[in-house]
Amino acid sequence: MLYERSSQLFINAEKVIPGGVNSPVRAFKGVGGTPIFVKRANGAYLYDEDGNRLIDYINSWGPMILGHAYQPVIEAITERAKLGTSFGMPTELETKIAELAVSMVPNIDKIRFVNSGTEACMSAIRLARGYTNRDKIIKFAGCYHGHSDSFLIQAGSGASTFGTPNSPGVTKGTAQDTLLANYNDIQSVKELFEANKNEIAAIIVEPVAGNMGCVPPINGFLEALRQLCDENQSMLIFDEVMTGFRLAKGGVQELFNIKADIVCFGKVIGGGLPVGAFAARNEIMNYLAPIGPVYQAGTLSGNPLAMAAGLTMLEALNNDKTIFESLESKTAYLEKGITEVLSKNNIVFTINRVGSMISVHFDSTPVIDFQTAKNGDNETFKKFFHGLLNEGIYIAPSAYETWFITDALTYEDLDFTVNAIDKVAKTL
Ligand code: HOZ
Repeated sequence: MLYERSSQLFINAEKVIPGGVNSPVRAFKGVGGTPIFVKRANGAYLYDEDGNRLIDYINSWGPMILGHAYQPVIEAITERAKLGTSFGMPTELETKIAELAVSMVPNIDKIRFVNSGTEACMSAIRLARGYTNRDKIIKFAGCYHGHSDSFLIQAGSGASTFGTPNSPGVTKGTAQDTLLANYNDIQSVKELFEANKNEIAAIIVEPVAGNMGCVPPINGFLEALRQLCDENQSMLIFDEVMTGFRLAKGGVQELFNIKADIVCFGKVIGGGLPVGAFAARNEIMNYLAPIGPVYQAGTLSGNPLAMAAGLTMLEALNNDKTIFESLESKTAYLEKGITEVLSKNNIVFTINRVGSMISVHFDSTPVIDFQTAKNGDNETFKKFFHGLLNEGIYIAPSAYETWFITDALTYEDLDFTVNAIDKVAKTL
């Protein structure tokens, strides 16, 4: 496939945008080459500026769970835009989406909408700190909770792709309040609680990690976090930016029947428009301004176009009784196909999957945390990525990212993908 126009557009972009992109993971630095510029997308397919069609396995990093240009969302945005695009005043739409989200997700009474997953997580820890009157938080190496200062410490996603999991610009003062544990290693969490008695406001965790590839929690890990939080009067924050409204209607809380104190959302909740949210029980959410002392605000928060898109998406997921089974079946089919062809071609690999989140790691040992995720053979990943691109298949341009499956994919698309992987595997 030719990418001449994309390459030229990237040269133009680099002159006026740092690295030519508005978010680092888009830049192909983890795999080499230059990014593909998208012209349009529909269903499971991207169409680029060179006229190539690509089967999309990222889906805007998660939001397009029902496919690109999903008609009900497009219609909702179009109709809503005619009424004005931003007021900085309340609209009925905000209450409608809040009511629906609260009805879908367990253990929450109220939800506050923001503009991104970053904002949601940043606000959630401020709320947890204010509520508990404690400063320290525990995060896990390889988890990524957006790019606010407290989280850019051993962060996954683009931060790992570029080898900068700790970013310059984060002050020592901020960094010292973020304590680091190992994913799936409850002993590392216990030690932090013991060394910081009555100082830990919260644990924040991706309950199914998706920013070091897909890394599921091992049996008992989330339950043990819950128990430690209860014993230490700390809060358990689930960052469900990736998993919320994707793995189940009620996210991981529903899937694994674990109760979080605060839940953060992004991606699917916005139906493809910039939306994040955080939610909790009344007594916690009432600690927020304007009724409580913890301040949080935003001119474009609850923006009517974003709320219209999000509401339409949540309604679609809520009304479709088989959507999560369908996503599970399609992704399991893909997993089986990939496993067969990589095994047949004697490739050393591990696949991790929960529902419609899946990742292929080029290493034989189980990938259970940041260290084991880093063991993967990146040179093989790069060849795999470019081989698939050449076959018209777009996966995340980094070994540290999850593939997000859309229900718009047909079984023919999945068969085509598996055949392409078989072909590419012979070149690895
Ligand atoms: N949060 C997304 C998955 N890691 C990536 C989005 C981005 O950083 O551009």
